[in-house]
Amino acid sequence: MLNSNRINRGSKVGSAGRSGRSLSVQRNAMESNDVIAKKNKAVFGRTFVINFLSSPGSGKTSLLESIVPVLKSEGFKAAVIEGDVETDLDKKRIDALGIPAYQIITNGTCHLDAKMVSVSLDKLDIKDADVIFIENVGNLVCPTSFNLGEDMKAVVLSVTEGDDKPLKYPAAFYKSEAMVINKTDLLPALDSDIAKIKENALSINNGLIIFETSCKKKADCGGAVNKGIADMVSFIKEKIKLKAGEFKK
Ligand SMILES: Nc1nc2c(ncn2[C@@H]2O[C@H](COP(=O)(O)OP(=O)(O)OP(=O)(O)O)[C@@H](O)[C@H]2O)c(=O)[nH]1
Ligand SMILES: [Mg+2]
Repeated sequence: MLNSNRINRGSKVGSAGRSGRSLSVQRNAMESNDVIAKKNKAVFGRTFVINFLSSPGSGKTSLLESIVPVLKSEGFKAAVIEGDVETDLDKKRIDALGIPAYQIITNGTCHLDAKMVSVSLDKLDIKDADVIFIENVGNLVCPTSFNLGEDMKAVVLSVTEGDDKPLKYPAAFYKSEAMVINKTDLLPALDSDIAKIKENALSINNGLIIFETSCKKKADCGGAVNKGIADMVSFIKEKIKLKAGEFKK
């Protein structure tokens, strides 16, 4: 079983082989990231902000395509910050939902940082937003180290990735408040065990709130179309309410 002492829970800097100078440069970079993250948080104000982490292709954009129309139909205003190494393909998918979106292209960097988000906030219309979704770069490692000023992180794991992933990439699960197990419509075709995914994830973070979803839209998957989306929408609405309430205090 995993030795939880090995999870880097505090400062994300450090590797035994690095020189002292390299370590201190990295520590300074993380500290200035945290300063900018704090400013981002102030800019977010009453708006609830959720940062989605996952490996590439687990379904982050698909989840947004499922969640946002429901929120919109209930009068909630959403905006999206997209992070990708290349292309604005995901932004185009969000544009089709008719909400403000900004694409950060990192040019090779494997994660978003607070500065990138701060630049996007100058360009994105978030004035009336109840919720901002940040879709981080598809990577289960690097994005865990960078605070962006968000209210919470949520890790998305698709069932095709295997039930051992929480153990192999613990930081993403340790630092997230919620886990979304996506592509559940594919379970009948896989050896992946959803109970094992949950057990492994909870062994890393026993407070994780877990959602089981399918974003599959075609009605050929035994009634699993858009499964779990209503639960996620309720959760987000509750978070929007809490954040707005906290902000008034
Ligand atoms: N069967 C099935 N396919 C899904 C589901 N969710 C997403 N997909 C498919 O998985 C592929 C990747 O989905 P995306 O939403 O682009 O994944 P992503 O996490 O945003 O990917 P990156 O932004 O590249 O990291 C697409 O072909 C989706 O149609 C699901 O619940 N079930
Ligand atoms: Mg995407």
